[in-house]
Amino acid sequence: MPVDEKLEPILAEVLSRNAGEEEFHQAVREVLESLGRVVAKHPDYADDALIERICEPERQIIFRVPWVDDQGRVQINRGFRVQFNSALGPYKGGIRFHPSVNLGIIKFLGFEQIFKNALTGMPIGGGKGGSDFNPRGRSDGEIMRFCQSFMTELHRHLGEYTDVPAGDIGVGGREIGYMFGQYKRLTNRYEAGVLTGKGLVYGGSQARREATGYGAVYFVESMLARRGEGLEGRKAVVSGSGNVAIYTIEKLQQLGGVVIACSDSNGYVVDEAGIDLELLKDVKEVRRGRIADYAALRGASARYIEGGCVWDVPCEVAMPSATQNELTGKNARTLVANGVVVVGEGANMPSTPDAVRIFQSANVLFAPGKAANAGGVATSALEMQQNASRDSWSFEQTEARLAAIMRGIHDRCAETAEEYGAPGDYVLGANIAGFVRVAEAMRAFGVV
Ligand code: NDP
Ligand code: 2IT
Repeated sequence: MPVDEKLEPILAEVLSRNAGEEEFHQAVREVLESLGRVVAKHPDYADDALIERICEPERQIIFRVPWVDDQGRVQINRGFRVQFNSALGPYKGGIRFHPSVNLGIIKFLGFEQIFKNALTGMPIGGGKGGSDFNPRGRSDGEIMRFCQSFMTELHRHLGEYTDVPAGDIGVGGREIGYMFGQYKRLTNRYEAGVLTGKGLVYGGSQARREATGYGAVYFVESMLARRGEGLEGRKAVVSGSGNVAIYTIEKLQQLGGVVIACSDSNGYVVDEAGIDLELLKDVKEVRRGRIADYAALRGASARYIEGGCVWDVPCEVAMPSATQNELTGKNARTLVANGVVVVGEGANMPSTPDAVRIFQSANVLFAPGKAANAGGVATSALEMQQNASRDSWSFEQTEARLAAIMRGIHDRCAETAEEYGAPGDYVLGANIAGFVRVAEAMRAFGVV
């Protein structure tokens, strides 16, 4: 879809002002493509540079992170926090540790987070952070020292009413624990609501670990239900084998799906008997191993394909849950030829624009990440609620809230797409529904 001519100059300005930040350009272009229909219907949304303001982060922090490795050598990484938009609440979004991290990637993630968080209906703004630190192969001690140094700088920018980070690629419960410990020490405050994804004994929420994957599957279930279909007996492929992938697989299995493949950045495993989730959790969460280790331990039903592409495995349900742009136009054509019925993005922007077009024109149900993976941040907001009230809820109660929130997001996206003349277009529905909520709040505040 081309960008509406009224919005062309806004896109041109974003591209030139943020030169070289390809992922950020991609994310902004996709949202602006959807907003043409909004400004056609409600021209006042183009007033007072509202859209231009949404594309410009409120604040961007870049800092040095020095730390000492196990050999006593001083290492230097770069830390980022982009505080993108606080119209709906404190900045909220994860922290990513991966060698590919740069400002453009953090900005794309922060930008997506604004609309995602708005879609949840919870009082949270949008932000994202991270570092080009590579945790692979690092000892516990090195991870701890890195997290402490990272937080030593970042803590002055955070607060339960200001900015509330959580995990993302390379940042899970262990890293959140080290960062929370350092924040508490530096501030001399037990401010539980300053980070989410915490351990259950120190203010974490039940079901936060499971939330992103579970939520993505609930979203897919809702899309299928609208067509009178379900997940029972359907072959599924999930990319990645981290937090989102594991709990996507778990919920797919609970709902009767048969997950036959998953991956990491080195290759993929096909397990015709269905992925053995207990083994996968042991390999990934306990041993911090590779998907090749899973294949080696699993025996005859599993095959490991080094360097292969997981999207070559035929399936009806595809859930990309690794990283941005991992599913290309070529992969989408293969999936369509192999009979894919539904694609639900657990990761952020995993499908390239080409891939999205191919799915949509083949009438494949397509759920964009900013809607489908919103269960993680929504449950983070439930964690903040529990922290604020010094309460903790049961797993069942929390999961029920998550399921209701995901159904709500699904329905809001579907209804918005219909209202704007594009029934079934969840990309358009998510972008418009998220935008309108943020824009209304920003308008109420005047020019700030
Ligand atoms: P994890 O670090 O737990 O797992 C990441 C997985 O993706 C690993 O299997 C990793 O393989 C693979 N991966 C990462 N980078 C690449 C790459 N460049 N190429 C190929 N594979 C890669 O992260 P999460 O599961 O938390 O995050 C996965 C995705 O979900 C991300 O897009 C994240 O932004 C998104 N997300 C996460 C949420 C959360 O609550 N955690 C919430 C919403 C979205 P390897 O080990 O080989 O690197
Ligand atoms: O991309 C995401 O939504 C996340 N990494 C989770 C953010 C959060 O604050 O829970």
